[in-house]
Amino acid sequence: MNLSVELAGVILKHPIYNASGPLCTTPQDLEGLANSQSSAVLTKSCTILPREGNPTPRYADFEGGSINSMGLPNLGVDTYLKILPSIKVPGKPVFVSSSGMSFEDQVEIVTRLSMSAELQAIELNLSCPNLVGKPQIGYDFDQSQKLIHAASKVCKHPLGVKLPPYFDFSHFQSMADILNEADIQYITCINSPGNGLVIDAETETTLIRPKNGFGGIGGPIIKPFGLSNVCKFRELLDPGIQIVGVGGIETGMDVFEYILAGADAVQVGTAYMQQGPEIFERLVRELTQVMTRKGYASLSQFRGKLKVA
Ligand code: RRO
Repeated sequence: MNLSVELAGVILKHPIYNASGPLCTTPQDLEGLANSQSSAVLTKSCTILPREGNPTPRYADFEGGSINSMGLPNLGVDTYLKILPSIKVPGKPVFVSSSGMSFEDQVEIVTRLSMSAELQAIELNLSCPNLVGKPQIGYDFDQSQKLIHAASKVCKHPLGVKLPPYFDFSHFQSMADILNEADIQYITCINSPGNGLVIDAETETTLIRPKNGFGGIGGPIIKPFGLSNVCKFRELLDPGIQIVGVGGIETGMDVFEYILAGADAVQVGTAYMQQGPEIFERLVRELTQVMTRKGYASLSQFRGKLKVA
């Protein structure tokens, strides 16, 4: 069974690694990933300066998923650059997510990351839903175009773009037109659909505190939108732009579905948060079992081959 995949010119042993967000902020988190069966290590989105993030409670599980309003807590780009050598494992690429607080910050972070040879790709986050007073850039097509262009000009590593979910075909087309003109290697979709609200009816209280309880939604409840975004972008993007799928993956069968919809690789967020680094071994085993049962020997035999009923 061959599960290997080339993503942005980098070889992954298999297509499953962590999403930026849960358990990838501290050196301990990143070591946990380095020592796990995750096929890559992706950091929490970093800003120029360290950030505490939003007040707690800012993450909660609920039936069907999770809600978060972390507010970009991270150690700052320079600390990540220092940590990177210590989380290096042979055969396991390290990716860094960047999420500056302004246009200029984003370009500066990509510039600093580009000076390091300790990372293999940069994931430019256009879609944090939880910053008070800051709209998601991914929903502003003009700003997205300008930022992707500016970041790609200074970027010396393969560049990926983390997108928010889109729900209208005209929006998919607008973003795809921008991406097809850009110098990027892959997209990652989807970030948490923003500004959901989950309520504890017993206590008549929101589950989280920031933004009056509004937050990004993760977990199985968002999988249909992760799949639709992967599938639609695969249809609209030039074949040279790869797609990393994320949203609600809990089993090897979920991974199979994302690849069938057109994903080159996948990330795991909420389920990794809930189950820890052991989850990657189970997901690889389950994907292998699904492929064996269906008679597939490699991912390319079914990638993007979704049939319409
Ligand atoms: O830190 C967060 O609140 C956060 C980020 Br940067 C993101 O991109 N997506 C998300 O659900 N939470």
